[in-house]
Amino acid sequence: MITLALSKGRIFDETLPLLDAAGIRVDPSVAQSRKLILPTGDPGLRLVIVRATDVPTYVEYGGADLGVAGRDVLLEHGGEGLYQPVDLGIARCRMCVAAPEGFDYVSAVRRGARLRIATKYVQVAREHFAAKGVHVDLIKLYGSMELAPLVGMADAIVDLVSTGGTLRANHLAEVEEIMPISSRLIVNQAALKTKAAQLEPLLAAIERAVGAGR
Ligand code: PRT
Ligand code: MG
Repeated sequence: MITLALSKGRIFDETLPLLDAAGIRVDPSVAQSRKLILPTGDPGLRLVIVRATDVPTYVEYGGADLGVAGRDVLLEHGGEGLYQPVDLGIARCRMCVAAPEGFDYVSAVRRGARLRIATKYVQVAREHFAAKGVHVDLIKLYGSMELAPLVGMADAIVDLVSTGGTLRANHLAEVEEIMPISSRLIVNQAALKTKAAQLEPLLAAIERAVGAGR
């Protein structure tokens, strides 16, 4: 049995068509169920539903043989013990620095100001500002980063942006793009050897489905 870890929401919704193109049917109504282990049309493949940030942990420790995780999640997790064969090109967005409309980020950076940055992505933020030589105090949050500058807790945030609607609704503006983000297939390195006979054809079928969609 092969176990694939997915998170509910956009990753589940965008992975289903890829599985379908790879010949694996998943009844989309299972998304509404509260079950955490879901069957697929392939009796040798089941899905487990976990939090997006937990997908690399399940795959690293063998709770799942493979999974789908955002580049953002993988960068924070570290990626030890994970083979990352294919960028699925799904759940696309970008990692950005955003600040209140009217905040002159460029000149604050030029002046060498010390900035307070609120984010869920402390690893990515630390590396980004260190590479630019910007001094920052990082404030770790687990959600609703947009609020931090509005209540005077931070000068700027590092967050994911897709439509930009959330920033606009909170009078924030993107001031710098850090990197494009999409989701990748991740595979447990030990399973790659012990379950090669089942995993290799599945990986090949998913890679073909991704290639066909490009
Ligand atoms: O939401 P929850 O707390 O349950 O978990 P999660 O946020 O970890 O999961 P989920 O499903 O929201 O995100 C899973 C993955 O989708 C992330 O790891 C990203 O790789 C990817 N992704 C793609 C996004 C977005 N687009 C996105 N827009 N993840 C989050 N957002 C959020 C963003 O943080 C911001 O709050 O949406 C808001 C901005 O959206 P716009 O469209 O208003 O710009
Ligand atoms: Mg979310």
